[in-house]
Amino acid sequence: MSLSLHYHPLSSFCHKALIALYELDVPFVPRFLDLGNAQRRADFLALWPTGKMPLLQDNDLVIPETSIIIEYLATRHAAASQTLIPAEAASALEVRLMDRLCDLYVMLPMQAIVADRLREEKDRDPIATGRGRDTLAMAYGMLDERLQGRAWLAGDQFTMADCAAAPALFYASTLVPFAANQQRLNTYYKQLLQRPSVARTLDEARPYFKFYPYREALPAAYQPQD
Ligand SMILES: N[C@@H](CCC(=O)N[C@@H](CS)C(=O)NCC(=O)O)C(=O)O
Repeated sequence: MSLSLHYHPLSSFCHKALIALYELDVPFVPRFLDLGNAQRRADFLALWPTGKMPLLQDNDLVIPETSIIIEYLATRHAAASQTLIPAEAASALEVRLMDRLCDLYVMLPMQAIVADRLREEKDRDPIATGRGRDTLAMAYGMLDERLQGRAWLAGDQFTMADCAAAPALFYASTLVPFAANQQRLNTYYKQLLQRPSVARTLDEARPYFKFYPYREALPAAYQPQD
């Protein structure tokens, strides 16, 4: 098989790529990435110097960055009937915009807050995490607005924007809950969790949720049992 994905089952950006692979029904070889292993980290950095996962490999071709990975999969490996990026230009632009908003204003502040919690108490930065929480609250309001009249985040179809939104909202909502009056966002999130590609990705992550520092705030169905 030509395609493989370097990934970790707990990583939110890896979830984004996995959801796309499952949506498009593209076969791939999963390559578990343990960056705590010095040799594996060195090998991975030689492949892609940022050290960021996931990383897609198509034979000798290295494809980094989740949005690029999804565009690559959608254009090179998906059946013509399945796409996560609409052909029509204005619709495609909206998908890319919502994808960017989810990555930059939900995924990144969420990552920074989680990373802060993993530090020793003396090294934590409450001002930075407070700003991150404010950014999450701002982004929720923006997403709730954009969802008006839409079945999915960028329109009527499930797209790359939803691949980005699912893991971003899954972890971010453990840090800052959605407001009760953000009805569109609350409904959309429930719908995301029921999407088979999202449910499968989260199901595969189950054995690792016990390592998530805010595990007590995960949805009841994903609370670690041990
Ligand atoms: N912009 C990148 C972000 C990827 C990213 O931040 N991945 C995290 C895991 S969720 C990572 O590799 N962290 C390991 C590290 O920074 O050492 C993308 O879209 O692929």
